[in-house]
Amino acid sequence: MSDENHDETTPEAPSKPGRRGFIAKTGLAIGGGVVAAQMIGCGNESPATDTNQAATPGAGSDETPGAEGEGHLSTDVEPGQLDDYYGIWSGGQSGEVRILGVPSMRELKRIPVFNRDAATGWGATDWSKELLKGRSSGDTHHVHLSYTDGTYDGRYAYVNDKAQGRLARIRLDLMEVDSIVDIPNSFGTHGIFPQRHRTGLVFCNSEFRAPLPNNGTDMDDKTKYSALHTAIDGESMEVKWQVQIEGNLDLAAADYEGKYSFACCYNSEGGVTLEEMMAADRDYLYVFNLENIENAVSGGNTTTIGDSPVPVVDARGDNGPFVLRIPVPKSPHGVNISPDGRYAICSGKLSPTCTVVDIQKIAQAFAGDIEPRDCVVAEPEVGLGPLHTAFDGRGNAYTSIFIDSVVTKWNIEKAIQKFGGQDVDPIIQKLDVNYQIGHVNASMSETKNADGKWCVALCKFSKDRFLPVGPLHPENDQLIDISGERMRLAHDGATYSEPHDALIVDKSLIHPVNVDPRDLPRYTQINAWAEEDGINLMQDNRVVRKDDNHVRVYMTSRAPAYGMTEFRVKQGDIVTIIDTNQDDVEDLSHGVCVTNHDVNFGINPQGTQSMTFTADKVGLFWYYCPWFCHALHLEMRGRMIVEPR
Ligand code: CUK
Ligand code: CUA
Repeated sequence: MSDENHDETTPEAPSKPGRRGFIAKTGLAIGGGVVAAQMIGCGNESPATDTNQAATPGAGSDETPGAEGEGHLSTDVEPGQLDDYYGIWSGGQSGEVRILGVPSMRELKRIPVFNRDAATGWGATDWSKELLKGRSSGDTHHVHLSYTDGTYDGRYAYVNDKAQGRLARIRLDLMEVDSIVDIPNSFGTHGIFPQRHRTGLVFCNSEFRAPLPNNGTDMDDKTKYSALHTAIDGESMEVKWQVQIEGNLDLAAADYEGKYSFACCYNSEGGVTLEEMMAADRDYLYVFNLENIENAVSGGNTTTIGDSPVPVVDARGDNGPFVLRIPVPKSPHGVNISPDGRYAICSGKLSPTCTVVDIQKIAQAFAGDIEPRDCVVAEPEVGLGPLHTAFDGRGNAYTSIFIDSVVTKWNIEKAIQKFGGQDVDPIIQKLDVNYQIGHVNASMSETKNADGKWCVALCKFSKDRFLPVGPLHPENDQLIDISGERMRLAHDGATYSEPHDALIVDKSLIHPVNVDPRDLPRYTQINAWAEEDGINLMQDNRVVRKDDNHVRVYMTSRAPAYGMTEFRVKQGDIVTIIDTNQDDVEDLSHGVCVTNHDVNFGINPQGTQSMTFTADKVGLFWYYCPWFCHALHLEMRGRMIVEPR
């Protein structure tokens, strides 16, 4: 690798401010006062412990370039060669999901989810608009894939919308959204996680507490505020049940056996101001007992909230049978399960530790045989501001450390031995990352087949790492080679704001198709129209007037021409264009752009899409194909003639 990379990971002499020192100080300046560097990035309720901690000299800089046992994988993917992994990135406030190739870090695709996308027409085509219910923004933090037997089954990806309390599902063969569900009474849906033994429930945590039902009563009585842990069927996308609970729920996890789901809970004080949220020095890892919850649901031992019919188990104040509260240091954020299924590891943004919970002890704690805290088997010191943990499948953990801007590699068994009183050091290495890391994840880390090759550090600040592009900088998603004993920074990856989390998935587990299947949800409507109008979508080109104001325009596309090169409507008509791409050639997309009407959508090979608009201006308007499909692509066009009424 280049010397530049080595420079970046070389320990800095205390006398030299360097880039990292600059960042720590900047963080303090932005945070200001009581609220320190933690506030500038991940976690919106992070308070200060000791502002001096943020500038701890030499924190984490024990990296020795070229040390024995350093990883040696190459990020080079020659032209024409394919990557080994799919990278599946959330897109943060862009509302989308992105697909990258790993290790090249080439961006392969953007999947619009909660956002409006002009290229594909997502958010403008009839069906996507219906799915989004007219909304055009969202905030995707956590993307996870469906599982079977502890590893990815290649069927679905699930992604949260923190902004509007939704869960979306992406079909992985198509890499397009096929379902979006609104989660009742949930505000700030943040952590999500699917079950891992089979495609079962997807757990969703609501981060923001509110008086429930949120109908104007009890708004000033914060003792009435609560949050929800929601279970959605990953197959039918039905909301199955919710657990009502007092604390703010952050990240989510599921075990490998289908017994438990997990949520980090901060603000167990139930405060609504920063000071109130910081009063206690402990918070909790919540463990949900799925069998007990489902028994309560099937036995009708539930309530409902407001207009929602979803059964709700009220577990406020309960310590079993539904929820076990394991005390952990203040303000835990991330929780991750080790690939052997044995440990749940959570980290508190305000404590320099990770808490290791032995999942096998949880049953005893639910039975009351041991105290909840007795499930904790280790609490190694990993650095300032630990957030998330990834795994290499060789017994090591990699924790992202926000304030120190490092990834800490540590050994789980040694941490347990140390907690038991033995004189061992579980910390293996701290690697500088640039800068202020949020999530960390490793190849196949969230499956039983974690392979310990690549790790990605999603850094919130890139500062000076790329060509300047104005005040809004890219993020820096750094690729780290973890194949050796020592981590090695391998690549700086600029990304547009702001992926929160990413998965690195073995490419053999995902099986994309080349043409649109015809069994997608949007065909329910499209096929009904075609049947009503006697249309064969694959070959007919016809204008069907439905009434005085409604017109359906059925067209086909085959490179380099539309099946219909002229149609007439009347001013004020509501026009639905239904276009079918007859081509079945790999990579041959067409589209329809109606000039001066804000109409623009794409159609995959063998697919049909529809979009509806009002022809409100009299005149001649060309429509054309915006996707470069043929040498005569520019000639692929037609005339919409809007006649006066
Ligand atoms: S995250 Cu969503 S606020 Cu650590 Cu997964 Cu930062
Ligand atoms: Cu079809 Cu360009």
